[in-house]
Amino acid sequence: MAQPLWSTKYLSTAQVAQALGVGVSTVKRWVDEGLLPANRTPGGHRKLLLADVLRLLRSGQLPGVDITALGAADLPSTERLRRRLTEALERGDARTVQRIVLGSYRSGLALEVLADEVVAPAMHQIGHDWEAGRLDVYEEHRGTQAIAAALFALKALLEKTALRSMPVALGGAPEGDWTLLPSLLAELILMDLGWKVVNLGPNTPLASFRKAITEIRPKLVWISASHGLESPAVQEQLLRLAEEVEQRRSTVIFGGRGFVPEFQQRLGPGKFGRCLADLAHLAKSLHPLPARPRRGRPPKKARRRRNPSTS
Ligand code: B12
Repeated sequence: MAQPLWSTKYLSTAQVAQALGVGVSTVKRWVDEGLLPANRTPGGHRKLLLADVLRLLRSGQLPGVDITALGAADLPSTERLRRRLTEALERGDARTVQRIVLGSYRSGLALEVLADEVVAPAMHQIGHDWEAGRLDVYEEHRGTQAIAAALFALKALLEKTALRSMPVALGGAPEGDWTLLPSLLAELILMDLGWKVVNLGPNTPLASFRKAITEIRPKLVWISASHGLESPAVQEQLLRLAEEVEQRRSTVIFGGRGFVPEFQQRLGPGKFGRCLADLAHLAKSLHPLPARPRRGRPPKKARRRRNPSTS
């Protein structure tokens, strides 16, 4: 069987042209104009990183694209991915966990779908199995380490293809909440959508959130809580923080099962997300990805927006 193209990481302009349904000269021009970053081989040929092409595809700006030519045809359903991931997490099979995460991304699965429909339900299942006594706590911890390692590997991949001149997003979990995954997933989703991300991670005191927001001045702030935030005093402080963020003309979004329904109501509409797709939706509305390339010359704006990494 032919190897999927994504396993090679780099694509030729001819492969990209075939997959996108455009001429080779158009792809070359997009590269030369900086719309699609590329490297050059010693022989002067342009080589494109699959992740960059997939970013354009995931943005939904390229109708009629033959994604199968990029080797993504064999992407299993999220249901099957979830089952495979759960089994690998429960066995502590970190290599398979990494293969599932990186393979899903390279196959074009949107990261918010990976988060909401694959990773979160797999972790929920692990939580249930632990509660039911089917798993020991060490198995839950080992699974958390395995998925965190895979997500950090994905982060390293995303860093290589980060866009330039990005708006800043900042977030994390409040003090007393040690959960790592929701904010790590939020970070990856935002990076993939072209944001520069400052993830403060778990257990961040609200005073430090406030200081970071003042100093870094992000355009978007997310706060994730996984463990019940029932304390009225903490809720008050969070509401005040939300007000302060808005006074700075930034946008704030809360999410996670730790935010009790009364708090969600007090937040008001649009400030609570049930899933990370809500965060992605908000991020896209605040900072749309570069416009869909036209056939022929890309708009001047796009040329200024990205610097080609061509040598
Ligand atoms: C792994 C885990 C831990 C690990 C975390 C390790 C780590 N460093 O990350 C450890 C061992 C630390 C842990 C400890 C505890 N845990 Co725990 N844990 C879990 C478990 C199994 C998975 C959590 C996870 O990572 N999920 C994956 C994420 C991606 O999914 P998610 O949290 O559901 O997030 C989704 C949405 O909520 C939303 N979302 C989340 N954040 C955000 C943010 C924004 C902006 C938006 C828009 C959306 C959004 O989108 C996400 C993706 O769909 C859950 C089980 C479960 N059902 O979730 C229990 C769970 C969260 N833990 C629970 C409990 C009770 C505890 C402990 C109190 C246990 C104890 N007695 O000590 C402690 C508390 C520790 C603390 N204060 O932090 C309960 C929480 C109940 C509650 N609502 O309060 C759960 C639900 C298990 C259960 N069924 O009882 N836990």
